[in-house]
Amino acid sequence: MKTSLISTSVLALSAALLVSCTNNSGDVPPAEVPVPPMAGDPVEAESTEVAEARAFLERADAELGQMSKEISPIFWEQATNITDETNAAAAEAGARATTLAVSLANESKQFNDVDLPADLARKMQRLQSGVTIPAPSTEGAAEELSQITTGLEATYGTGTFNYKGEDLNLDQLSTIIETSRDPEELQAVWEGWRTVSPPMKDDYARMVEIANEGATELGYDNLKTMWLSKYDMPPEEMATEVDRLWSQVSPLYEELHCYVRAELNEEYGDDVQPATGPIRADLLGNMWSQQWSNIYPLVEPEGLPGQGYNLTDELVAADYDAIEMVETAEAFFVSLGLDPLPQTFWERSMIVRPEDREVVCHASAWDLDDEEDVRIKMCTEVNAEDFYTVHHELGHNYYQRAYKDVDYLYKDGAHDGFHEAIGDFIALSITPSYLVDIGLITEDQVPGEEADISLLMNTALDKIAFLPFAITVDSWRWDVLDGTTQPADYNDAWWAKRTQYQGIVPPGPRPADAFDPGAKYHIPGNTPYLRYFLSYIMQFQFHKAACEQAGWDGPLHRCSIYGNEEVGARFNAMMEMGASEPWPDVLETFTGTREMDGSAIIEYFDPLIGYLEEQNEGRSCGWK
Ligand code: X8Z
Ligand code: ZN
Repeated sequence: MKTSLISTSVLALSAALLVSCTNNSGDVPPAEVPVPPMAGDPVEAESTEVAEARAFLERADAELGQMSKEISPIFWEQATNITDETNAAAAEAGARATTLAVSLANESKQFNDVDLPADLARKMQRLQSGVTIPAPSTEGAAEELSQITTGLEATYGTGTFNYKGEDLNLDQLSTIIETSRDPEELQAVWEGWRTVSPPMKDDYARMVEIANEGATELGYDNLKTMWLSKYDMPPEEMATEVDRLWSQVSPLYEELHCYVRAELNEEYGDDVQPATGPIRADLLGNMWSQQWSNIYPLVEPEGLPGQGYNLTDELVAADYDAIEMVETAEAFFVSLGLDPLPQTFWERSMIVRPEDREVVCHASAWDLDDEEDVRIKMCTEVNAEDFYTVHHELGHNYYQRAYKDVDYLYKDGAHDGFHEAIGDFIALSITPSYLVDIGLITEDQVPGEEADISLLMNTALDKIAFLPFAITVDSWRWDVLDGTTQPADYNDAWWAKRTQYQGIVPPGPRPADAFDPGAKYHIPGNTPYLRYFLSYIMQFQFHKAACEQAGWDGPLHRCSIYGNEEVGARFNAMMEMGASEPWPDVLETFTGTREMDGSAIIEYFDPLIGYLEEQNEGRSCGWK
């Protein structure tokens, strides 16, 4: 079982925990009623109900923490060695964890009408909304659910497609999508990967049914509402927040879409990519059209100085291997004054794809003991994309370590978007001058100011193109979870959202049994996706705040906080809070603002916006 409170796996554990319910492991010590705080002033005695709530939460915290430690190694084993046995063990552990988490969540309802101090009320709320895929307490439900979720993940992780006589895995198929410029080949491979997911569809629909029963039992209308209840505000307000943030950034996306479509039309001609309407999904250099920087060479601004270097080429030329990429990312965190990773990280992480077994390659960061045993699991390749991804994953690990001293129920990001934003925020400091500092490029390779548009174009292809993709994934899933979209319409609804938000279409008609959402990890992996949208907004807020703290007064995209221990200390202070306070309070400690806000990302890309508008003059943009 994998999903959880936070990001993938490790967090998943917590999620699982929070998720389920009964069977406390025998070695959990009985909770004691804590002594109220002592101070000079007389302290008002706590009511019996409050004392009971406190005692219950102490027990819940201890049991969930204990369960997390028990099951983490079982999930790790399954994700790094997929076999029938490890799947069975993971399914069994997942059911146990879900059962415990759901049982505690149900038990906590007895305190719903008690007037609790803020800290206890917060923990109750986290307990009740913490399970990502909840099972109802009906006999056998947790087991059935866990079998399904484990099976979905394994089907995705082991998926292959036979292309030109060879069985290719997702990494190999992705490489073709990233590098080929042959539309027939792109279409074949794009469609090929999507043959892994039709077998998932019935299980997925059954999972939705059971998990919705679980959510209803916990007092939510459905699982969508439950997912949206984790943001310290009513779920409908959070949905409005998402719309507000999207409306701040969607005009920039529309300009980028218009420009890229014109360049692709020039490259491929009207028959492959018409000059108007949506873009063909397989032409964008990514299996899911979610980040587009692989087609930078096709859309590079003409007549302007280019970036001057290609990060992938530089990594290869400098003879980097996967380990050195991770060491380089670690060194960034250390330059901010944070501790190096423990030796066990290096001994226990899975950093490259093992050749002798099947693994879940989708990158994730784990925390197996809620203290020091942090690890990453990646099939790292030496290229720019994975250079950024190792920073992303270490961001999770550094966050986990920073909040290791808070109670178990608070061992989490301030919200899930924070967890996703930490490493990406650090990676925004991978500027040309930082690359000089670490010896990857030379001073004379640093592009001058005239190259800003090219640099920003490359970044926008990842950061701006991603925004509507992130909206699409959970907008589709929310409709599935609240019953708006029924199984018969899963695929059509997916493409309706993809076209509505991203302005893309499949390269050809989709087969009747297609289940294209299942070909994206986070659907079979049950990782909520709104977190990434929030992260892509907030990482620019973090970056802007950090650069201001550092006294930077140049353009945001040239700012690097590498080596700045003062910023590091403030940043670590935010991370140490974990989820112990409402996220606006946590955000305020680092950025001075209590709101998520798209204006920092707009400011970052400001010079590019003017360029795109100029280039798009006379074009009819949009795709409706
Ligand atoms: O899944 C991830 C991380 C692990 S939390 C590698 N990301 C999303 C994705 O790959 O779809 C990071 C960016 C978006
Ligand atoms: Zn992540």
